[in-house]
Amino acid sequence: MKGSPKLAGTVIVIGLAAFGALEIGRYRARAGGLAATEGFNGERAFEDLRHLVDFGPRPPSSPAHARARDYISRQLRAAGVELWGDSFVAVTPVGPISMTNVIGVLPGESPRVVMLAGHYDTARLEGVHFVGANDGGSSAAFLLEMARVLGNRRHRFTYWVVFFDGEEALKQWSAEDSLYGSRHLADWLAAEGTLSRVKAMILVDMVADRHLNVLHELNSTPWLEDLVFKSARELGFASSFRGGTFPVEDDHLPFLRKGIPAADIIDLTPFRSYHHSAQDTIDKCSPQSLAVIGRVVLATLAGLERSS
Ligand code: 1BN
Ligand code: ZN
Repeated sequence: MKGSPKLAGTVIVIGLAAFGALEIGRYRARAGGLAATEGFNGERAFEDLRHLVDFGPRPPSSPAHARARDYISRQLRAAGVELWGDSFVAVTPVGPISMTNVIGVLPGESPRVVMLAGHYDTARLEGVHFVGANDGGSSAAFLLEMARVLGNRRHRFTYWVVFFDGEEALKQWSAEDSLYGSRHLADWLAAEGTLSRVKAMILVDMVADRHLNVLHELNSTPWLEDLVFKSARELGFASSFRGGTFPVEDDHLPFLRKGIPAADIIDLTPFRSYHHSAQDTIDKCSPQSLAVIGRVVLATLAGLERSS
C-alpha cells in the first residue's frame, strides 16, 4: 500500500517540530540548571577565609575561637540569615569544655531540610601554631558564602547552614574524642523530633587546597555521593574529584547512624604534608577551589530539588 506524500510530509513536519520542542526544552533545562550553579563568589569566600585564619589557632574555648564564632554570626546576620546557637558542655580528655554549634536557617517553600555543614574549630596541637586554613577555615568560609547565595534566592527546601564546633580531637582522635558538635546536634535534633525533617546532609571539609582533589568517601550514602560526583562531571570538574577512595570519620557519621543520607566532600590527598601542621596556611589555598565546590554543591542542591 502506498502512503500519501502529503500525509508523510505532515508527519515529518510534526516530527521535526516535536524534536525541536524537545531540544529547546533540553536546552532550557540545561541553561536553567547551569544558572542554578552560578552566584557563588570564590573571592568573597576567600576573604572570609583570610579573616578566620587571621584570628589564629581556634581550638574550642580559646579567645580566637570565640572571635571566629562572632565573625561567623555577624556575617550570617549581615546576610539576613536567622541564627540558632546550640551550646553544650563537652566531656573531653582534657576536662569539660563549652562548645557551640552555629546554625543559619534559610526557610524554603517546604519544611523539609537539607543541611549544609562543616566545622569551624581547629585542632589543638601541642606546641604547633596551627591556623587550619584548609582544615577548619575552608569549610566555615565556604558555608558563609553559601548562606549569602541561598539567602538571595527562592528554594524548595529549607536549608540549614551548620558550623560544627569540636570536630577535632582534644587529645587523640577516637570515637569519644572527636565529632563533639555533630554528635550533640544529631542527638538534640532526634530528641526534640526535628531530625525527621532532614532529607539529606552535605558536609564539606578541607575544600580550599589550590590543587583540589576531592576523594570518593566510602562512609557517604552512595546515591548522594553519586549525585555530587555526577554534578562535578557535568560541570567539567572531574579532574578535581580524583582523590582516591577512602572511608573518613567526619561530622556526617552521627547523622548517618541516625538514618540521614549524607555525603562528605573532602580532599585528604592522603595525607598532605601540611595536614595538622603549622604549614596549613592560606598560601596553600585558592578562591578557585572554593568556587569549584560552590558550583558542585549548588548543582547537587538543584538535583535534589528536581528529584523531590
Ligand atoms: C578532617 C579534618 N578530619 C580531621 N580533620 C577527619 C579525619 C579523621 C581525617 C581521621 C583523617 C583521619
Ligand atoms: Zn583536622
